[in-house]
Amino acid sequence: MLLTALDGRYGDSADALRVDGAAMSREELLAAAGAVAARIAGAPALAVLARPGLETVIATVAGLLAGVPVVPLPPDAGPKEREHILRDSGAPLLAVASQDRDTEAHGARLLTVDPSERAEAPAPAPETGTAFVVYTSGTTGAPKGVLLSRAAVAAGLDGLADAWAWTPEDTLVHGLPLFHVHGLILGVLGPLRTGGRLVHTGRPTPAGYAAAGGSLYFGVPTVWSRIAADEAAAAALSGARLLVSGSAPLPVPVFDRLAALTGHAPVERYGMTETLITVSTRADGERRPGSVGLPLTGVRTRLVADDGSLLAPDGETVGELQVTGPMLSDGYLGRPDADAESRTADGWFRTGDVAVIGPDGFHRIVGRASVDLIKSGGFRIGAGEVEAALRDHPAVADAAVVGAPDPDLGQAVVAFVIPSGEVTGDQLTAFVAERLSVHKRPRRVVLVPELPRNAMGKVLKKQLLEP
Ligand code: MLC
Ligand code: AMP
Repeated sequence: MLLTALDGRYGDSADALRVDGAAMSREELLAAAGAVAARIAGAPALAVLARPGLETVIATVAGLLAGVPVVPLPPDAGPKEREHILRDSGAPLLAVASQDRDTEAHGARLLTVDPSERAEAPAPAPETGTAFVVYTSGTTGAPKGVLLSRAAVAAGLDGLADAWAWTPEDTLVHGLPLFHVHGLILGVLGPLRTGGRLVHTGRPTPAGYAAAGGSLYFGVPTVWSRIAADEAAAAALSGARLLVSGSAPLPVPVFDRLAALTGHAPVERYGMTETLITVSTRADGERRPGSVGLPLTGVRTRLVADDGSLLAPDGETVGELQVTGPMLSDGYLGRPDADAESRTADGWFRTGDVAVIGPDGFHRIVGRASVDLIKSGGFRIGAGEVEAALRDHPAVADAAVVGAPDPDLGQAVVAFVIPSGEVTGDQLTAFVAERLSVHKRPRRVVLVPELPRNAMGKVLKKQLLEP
């Protein structure tokens, strides 16, 4: 059983789950999800408009109960991105909260989730098969659907429970978006498997985290950096057990300041949509600034040179990190080309991240192989997708998008645009936000007469990043 805590073995309480202020017990969740499960039985997939609300949790659990793969849809995805996800996943149903019952579903049938509905849960779904199709950006093209099996999700959560000593006594607090691995799979299914309580703060604000009184906190580095800049909020976390950072590199000064203000050196973990979390520092081990720690139980990692040869874990040699383990995804939906590119013949996943492994096994992520994958506020953004959206504008001749270093977001999306007519940066930003998720819009647009290119005509993005 994937969501072990739903059978009552760890007890229950009226506020076992609190999401953006609304609470429900696990028993109520099971009954509300049972009602939705009955309506989706046999569907090939269920898209869920993943607002931070109980409805998203209920719909997700319903998909898992019914054995119907869940496709989280970013609530702010513009029409182009939304249509792509619905079409590509083949989801005929889109679950929404009542506030969204008029939303555009691009041919899917809307299914309104009512948190007060109750029904008997269906017979348990088989433990094999796909749990989620999570859409994520590559360097070019539209986002790809990552197939995460029930077995991978179970193994991934158990690996984290082991590394972080996560138990039914814990109250997890976070306010991360519910359409990604971090917020949804770790942050919602985690407590439903380990048995702990969940407080989702709606948005990941320092004040929300400070007021929640949890034992275990999740955040992306932008969230931790904002908490580290708010002494009162940070001090309120001193009673917690464990602070966990992930989805992007945690800057060492933020690590140090958090440790000083809260009394807790944060745990940092590393993962991907395609692999779930594979490497982490441990609750009972050293938490080293700038390091993501050791492989989780069952995970193996290796460093590989450009020519495919294995590199030494000597603490100095830099190579591509490859991983394998029971939490790896089953590949990309309908994209054997992308599967072939991202997997080695012997079954390892090429992360595209550049890392160093020490003789003590500690991993340090030093960057990404491609400048075209941007991490901004913990969101993964493909430069190619934003460039394509910009090129759709009638007054754009060409565009190049980069991730510029940013103290708050890690990287900020910056677009260099060659205009072919009258247009302003603000108009182009708004144009992108109408098509793609809001966080993909450029923070800055620089209008330029030309772009630096090499002899082959390829844009020299490293040159664009020079101050
Ligand atoms: C944003 N805004 C803009 C803008 N971009 N306005 C103008 N131009 C732009 N380009 C607006 C926002 O809509 C918001 O408005 C306000 O400015 C503040 O925006 P912000 O600075 O982006 O802050 P915020 O919206 O609070 O976002 C920061 C954040 C967010 C940290 C909350 O980035 C976030 O939720 N990140 C989490 C990403 C995540 O979960 N990744 C996990 C991937 S899974 P308004 O009006 O709304 O206030 C994964 C696996 C793993 O990676 O390892 O975990
Ligand atoms: P996503 O698919 O959104 O989960 O993004 C995965 C990418 O996030 C990885 O390939 C890394 O580049 C980055 N990432 C996740 N966690 C960390 C971390 N702790 N340190 C550095 N990079 C990270």
